[in-house]
Amino acid sequence: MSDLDDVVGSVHAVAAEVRANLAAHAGGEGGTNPSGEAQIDADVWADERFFEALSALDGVGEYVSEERETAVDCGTGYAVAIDPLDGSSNLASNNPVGTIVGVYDAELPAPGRDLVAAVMVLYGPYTTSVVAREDDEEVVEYLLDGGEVRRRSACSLPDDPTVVGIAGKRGERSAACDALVDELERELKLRYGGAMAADVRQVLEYGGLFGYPAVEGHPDGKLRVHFESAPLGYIVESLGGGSTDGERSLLDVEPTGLHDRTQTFLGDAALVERVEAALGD
Ligand code: P6P
Repeated sequence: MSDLDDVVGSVHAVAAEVRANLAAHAGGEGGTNPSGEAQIDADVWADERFFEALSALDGVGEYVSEERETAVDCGTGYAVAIDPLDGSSNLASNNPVGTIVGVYDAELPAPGRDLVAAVMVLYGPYTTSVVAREDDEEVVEYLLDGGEVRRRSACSLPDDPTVVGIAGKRGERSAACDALVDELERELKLRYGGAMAADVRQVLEYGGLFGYPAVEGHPDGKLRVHFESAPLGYIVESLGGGSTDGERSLLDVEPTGLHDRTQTFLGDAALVERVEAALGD
């Protein structure tokens, strides 16, 4: 087993435990995360479980979490950046949530070009995990069923886009972004559910575009580079799709802080080009 195998296997093992305990931890309050967002009990509990498992691996040298202010030194090896429970506010309404993991061969902060793997777990009607790795030409989806992990299929992006989900309210995005959203929502079906992992999985299945643009209150958008935008950009670009912050690939965004945010769009390459044409300076 390689270090990457150990990390992916550990994420899958904890994800099975998270799935089994989501209802038990859906209520209750946590504190406030480093991004200033209210935590629920499940955020803190999931982060603890992933930390215990991943920090114990010989191949993990740094644990960085959306739920923790600072990095935790675990010795030598990969830096693991994690959003333990992506979209956790969806739990109250019993809607899908996810876990997003970026595995970096660099100390953080670091750009997505330093990623060697990314994992997107989706706790939906059933639990799946999409894994992109530098040592595997295929992006593979697994079915996590209780303690079992079964390969479901190699992923691919559809040729023709079908869905679009762009966050924010009309009038709180830039005029250029609002105009682009109006255009795309006339061409594509709206799919936006409040958990990035679930919305990106829609794009992987049906083709299209997901985005969280700069909005009033979030001039750099809401999504975090290390835990959300870069790892999912890595997965989508590994499938031949595109990603952008409006001007460049999400993998080229150079964060200076662990919790840096970035405007985020990812999905069909031609649609990403339209985003850059519409929003680029
Ligand atoms: P909003 C979840 O909190 C998250 O970070 C992403 O998973 C999701 O895409 C986005 O924020 C939802 O944000 O402002 O639409 O609730």
